[in-house]
Amino acid sequence: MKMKLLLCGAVVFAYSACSMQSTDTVKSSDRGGAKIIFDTDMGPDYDDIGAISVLHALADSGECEILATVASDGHPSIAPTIEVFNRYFGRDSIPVGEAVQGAPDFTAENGWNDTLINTFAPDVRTKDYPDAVTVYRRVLASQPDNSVTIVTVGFLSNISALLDSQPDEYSELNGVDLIKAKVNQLVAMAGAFPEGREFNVIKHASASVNAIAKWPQPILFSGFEIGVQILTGGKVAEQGGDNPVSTGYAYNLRTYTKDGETNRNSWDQTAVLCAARNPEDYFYVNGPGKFIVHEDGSNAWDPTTDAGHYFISHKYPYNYVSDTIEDLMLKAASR
Ligand SMILES: [Ca+2]
Repeated sequence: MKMKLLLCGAVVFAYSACSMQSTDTVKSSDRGGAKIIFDTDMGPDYDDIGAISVLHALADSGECEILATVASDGHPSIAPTIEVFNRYFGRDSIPVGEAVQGAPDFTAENGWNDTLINTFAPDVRTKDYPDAVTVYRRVLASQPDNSVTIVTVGFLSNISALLDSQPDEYSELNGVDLIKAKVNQLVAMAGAFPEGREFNVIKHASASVNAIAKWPQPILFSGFEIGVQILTGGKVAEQGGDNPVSTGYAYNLRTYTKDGETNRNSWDQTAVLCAARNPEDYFYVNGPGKFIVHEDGSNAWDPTTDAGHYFISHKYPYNYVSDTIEDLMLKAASR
């Protein structure tokens, strides 16, 4: 069952990095370790396993700091699955948030979330988690100005609710002003370029429309057409071991699809990679332009309007990026 939807058309423009304007907030090479809030649906598809593993591997090498991890899917297994990974990587203290009310609420039919929870940390299932907006507001308020990168690899449900949030005990700023003060960019696995229909955007289309309309800082998009070409996970599954990374990939490669996959597409890992490292080391960065979301969740790209939006397109043979991501996943599975 392919959970991500197809892109229509092809990427037709790819400007060189030196032709761009105002991209300081998109480039991460001089940030010396991005401070990241990771917002994931952690299912139904399992590239989120790869993404949270890459995130922790990059934290291990000092390339990022993980400030918080929140669920954008309301299914009761999602926040606990996130905690399974934080605990495996020795970062139990990272805040975990559950999805806001109204977020999509479903996960994979093969039950991989429950399999990992039952195997590695059954006690997390009964924990109470604060909602994602509370986590966002508390964490953002405590950070230096213009210092936080948010990475979404699922629905924009929490981002939409955060933007609409009001002053509270953590900050006297409303959501838009809090983001404007504390966040330097959003990196989103979302959309298809130059147009199409993509799972993360259409599954909570109203949230996507609201989030994109109100977001006050730059956004870097990794679209469907990027991760679909980057295949990883086979080596991680083969490596084995008593860890949720290898176990998750081995279980899903056996049971998620019926067509005998030996690797999985790597949509979500690309967003993490581009948040922690310079995206131009792996991709062309196109823009600025404007990401247009229609009410039905379909999207298009307008290169004639500067809304502070950028998207990546392929620069290297696909294996170059696959090898980079798989190496990080293997490191994560070897701790
Ligand atoms: Ca995802």
